[in-house]
Amino acid sequence: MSEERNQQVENLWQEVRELSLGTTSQVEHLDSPPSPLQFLRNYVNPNKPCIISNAIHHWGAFTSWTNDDHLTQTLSQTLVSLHLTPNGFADSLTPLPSSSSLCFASAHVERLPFPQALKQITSTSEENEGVPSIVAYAQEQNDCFRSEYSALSEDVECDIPWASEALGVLPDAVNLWIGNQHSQTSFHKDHYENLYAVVTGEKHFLLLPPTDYHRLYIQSYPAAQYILDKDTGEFTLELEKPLRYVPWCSVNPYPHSAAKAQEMSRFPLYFNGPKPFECTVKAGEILYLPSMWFHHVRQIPDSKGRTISINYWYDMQYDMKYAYFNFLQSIRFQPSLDPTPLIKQNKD
Ligand SMILES: O=C(O)CCC(=O)C(=O)O
Repeated sequence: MSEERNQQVENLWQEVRELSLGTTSQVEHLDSPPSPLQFLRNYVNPNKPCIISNAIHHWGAFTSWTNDDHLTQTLSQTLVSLHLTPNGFADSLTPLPSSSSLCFASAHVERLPFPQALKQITSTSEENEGVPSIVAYAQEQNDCFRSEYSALSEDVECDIPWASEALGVLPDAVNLWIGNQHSQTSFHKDHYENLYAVVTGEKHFLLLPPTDYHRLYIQSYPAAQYILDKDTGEFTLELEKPLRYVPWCSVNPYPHSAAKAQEMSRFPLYFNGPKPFECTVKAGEILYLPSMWFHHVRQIPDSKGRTISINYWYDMQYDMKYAYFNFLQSIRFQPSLDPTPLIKQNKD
C-alpha cells in the first residue's frame, strides 16, 4: 500500500475523533439512563460509547449479589462452567510450549456446583510473585445467564428497557461474568451492541473504534486449548486437531516492563497512535460498548474478592457502517509486519 494511502488511513483515526468521538481518551458519562431517543441519536447511530450511572440501582442484584450467601443459596444445586487458565489470560495469545510461535489459547472449562466455583474464584491463592497457578473466571459467553444462572433471573431485568426500545429488539444473549483481579480479556471486537452492567467490583476497559482496525495487527493464529491435570494442578497447551486458525489482535496493551520496548517497536501503530479510550465502570454503572469496537478488559474485585457483571448483547445493524468497516479491513496498511513466526497456515 502506498505511503499516501497509509496517510489517508491515519487521517481517518484522527477525523473520527475530531468529528464525533472527542480528542481526549475519556468516555462520555451520563448521570442517569437516557431516553430511548437520546440513546439512539447520541450514541447508537454515531457508534459512540458512553457510561451510564445510576443505571441498575433498582435491581435486587445491586444489593443481594454483594452477599455470597444469597448467590450460593439460590444456586446451591446449579452446575456452572468455570474457565481455568494458569495466568488469567483466556482467549488470548500465548507462546506454544518450546517454541516462539504464538497460539490462540482457550481456557480449560470445568462444570462444577456454583458454590464451589465461587470459592475457587475468590480464594485464588497468591503464588509465584503474586500470580496464582490457577485462575478461575466464570465467563461462559453463550447466553449463560438465561440458562446456567436462570435461578437468579428475578434479581435483574431481563433486558435494558431503554436500549431495547431504541434498538427495536430484545437481547440475543445475556451473559454473567464473575472474576477476580487476575483475569483479563484480550483485545477483540464483537458484532453486537453491548450493554455491560457492573453489579459489584469494577471493570477497566480500553476501547478503540472500528476505524483503528490496522492498529491492532490482526493475524490468524492456530487455536489451542489448555488442559488441566487435576492430580498435579499442571496445565498443558494442546493445538486443536485438525488445526484451526483464529484471526486475533496481536497487541498486548500492558506488556511486562522487560518486553515493553520490543512490543512498542513491533506494534508502533498502537503504541504511537492516538491513545485508546479508557474507562472504569463502577458498580451500578452500565457501559454502552458499541458494535465492532475493540475492547480489552481488566477488573478490580470488591471486598469479597470478586467482580460480577452481566452484559446484554443486542444484534447489530448490518448497515452501511458495517460495509465501510469491511472495506477498511480489506486495505493493507503496510507490507507484512510479521511480528511473530506463525505455524504454516492453510487458510486466509
Ligand atoms: O468482562 C470481560 O472480561 C470481557 C467482556 C467482553 O469482552 C464483552 O462483553 O464482550
